[in-house]
Amino acid sequence: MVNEKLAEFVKTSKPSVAVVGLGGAGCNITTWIAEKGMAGGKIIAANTDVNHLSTMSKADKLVLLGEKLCKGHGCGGYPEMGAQATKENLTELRAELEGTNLVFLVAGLGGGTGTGAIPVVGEVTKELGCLTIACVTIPFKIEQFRREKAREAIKALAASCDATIVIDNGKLREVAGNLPLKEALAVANALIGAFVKNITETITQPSLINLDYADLRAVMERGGVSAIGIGEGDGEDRVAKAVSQALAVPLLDISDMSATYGVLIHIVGGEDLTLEEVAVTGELIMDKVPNTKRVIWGAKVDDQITGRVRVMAVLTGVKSPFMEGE
Ligand SMILES: Nc1nc2c(ncn2[C@@H]2O[C@H](COP(=O)(O)OP(=O)(O)OP(=O)(O)O)[C@@H](O)[C@H]2O)c(=O)[nH]1
Ligand SMILES: [Mg+2]
Repeated sequence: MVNEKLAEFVKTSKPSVAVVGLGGAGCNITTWIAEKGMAGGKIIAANTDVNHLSTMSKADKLVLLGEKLCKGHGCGGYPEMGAQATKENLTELRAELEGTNLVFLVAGLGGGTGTGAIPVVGEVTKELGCLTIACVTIPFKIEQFRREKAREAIKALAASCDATIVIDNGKLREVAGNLPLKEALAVANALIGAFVKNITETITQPSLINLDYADLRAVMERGGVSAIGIGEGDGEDRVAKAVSQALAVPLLDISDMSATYGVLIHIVGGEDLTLEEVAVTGELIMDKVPNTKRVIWGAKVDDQITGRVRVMAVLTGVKSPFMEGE
């Protein structure tokens, strides 16, 4: 009887997760996630551009934003139009997100739809009490005007989202070996997609080390502007190597690493990944980010990558030259 009650409680207490892709880039990222398959989360793709949206067949729900205002043609780079368009669909979006504990809002900043929509949807998720994590990319340095729009959007997000994970396309391209633009964008999609999928699965599915929703909340709630770093390692000390690499080159420039508020580490390894290996990461992080108030980590086994480990580190509450106007 007690066991039955426990089983029922496990079922009802499982956090519910939604991923909302906004605009062209946001929707492309949700497609990456849907194609890989994500256990434990709902995928919503929303765009003002009906042609692009109609190719998002793998999402659980499609929302055509601002049908009256945009007539299915997109926002042509105007965020005010993106915000206005999204307001047409607030009732529908609220109904989709009601009862959700954790929401990822995903967009490529710099255009009209994603940039305008993301703070508006953030207001809805805030009202609903969801832990809201925005995951956004910012345009290349040569796109100064678009970068300025992105900065304004991130400032607006601070009012509604708990944490905004910012990936600088320029930095990503550097780290990925100066890839051609299209390939660099695909790398960004895979990176954000993998982050969202990994976090969702470690809090909703049994993993080697589970991330608990309350822990995630403790690091991300009012986390502010956050950077992400990635690392890989093999051989002896592979976890240490991967963690060091992830913390060494974040995908958003940070002015002062030691001022970082919280750190979330996620480790993926093959069947040979051991608990002991993962347990050493705590000390390692404290060495690199000494004033951090909170550190949490989760780990999962993926039988596709035997011998190697992959690490993603999220640094919350960072100060970035980008946000200070560069
Ligand atoms: N990561 C990533 N970025 C992209 C992708 N496509 C475009 N971007 C970048 O994201 C920014 C916004 O582009 P879109 O997402 O296409 O714009 P939108 O939100 O649909 O806005 P409008 O088309 O103006 O309505 C641009 O600066 C692009 O360089 C993509 O597939 N992945
Ligand atoms: Mg578009």
